[in-house]
Amino acid sequence: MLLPKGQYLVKDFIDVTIEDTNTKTSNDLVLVYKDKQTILSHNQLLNLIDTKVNLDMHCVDGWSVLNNEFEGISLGKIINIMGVLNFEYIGLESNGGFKSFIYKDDCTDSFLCLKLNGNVLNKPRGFPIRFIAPKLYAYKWVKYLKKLTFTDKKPYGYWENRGYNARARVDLQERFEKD
Ligand SMILES: Nc1nc2c(c(=O)[nH]1)N[C@H]1C(S)=C(S)[C@@H](COP(=O)(O)O)O[C@H]1N2
Ligand SMILES: [Mo]
Repeated sequence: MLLPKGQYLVKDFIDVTIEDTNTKTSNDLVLVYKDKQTILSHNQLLNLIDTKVNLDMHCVDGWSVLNNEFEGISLGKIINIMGVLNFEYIGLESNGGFKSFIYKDDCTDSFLCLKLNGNVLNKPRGFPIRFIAPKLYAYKWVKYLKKLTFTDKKPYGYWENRGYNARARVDLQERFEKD
């Protein structure tokens, strides 16, 4: 078993959630591109699943949890549904207001996770939807995903605004902005 540089193995996910998750809202996902807004229900999303992959998750603080099966909807499919043509970034926002973003270059293997190890995502892991960017540190894997925005303007990111790397590629150890 090979861990990326600077990472150590943990047996299970360590819950990292900085925002309040008790606010009750719908499980809908809001997609925004320019002046267009599309809303998809959780049932609609479950019917769009096209991706199933075993992945390792690496927290930028150093812990890694290996080989869990994530299932969901490829970003390519979402882009088709939305008719997205041009964008530089995807802004990610959770139900409770946690924010991150990814660069267009990092979106080819990204997806919206709805199931983990064969079951609908549970609350601690981010039900109803968790964003997954396989090659990026876990602060890009936004739980409780509520809103996704395709944009040319660099979005706000909670950790990115606190010195963490805007790109966050694990293989390049992009942990902090100077890396
Ligand atoms: N909504 C939300 N998503 C989040 C976070 C968060 O605080 N809020 N923390 C991130 C960080 S820093 C990590 S390491 C992982 C932890 O995932 P886990 O709680 O499933 O172990 O979630 C990421 N996604
Ligand atoms: Mo993290």
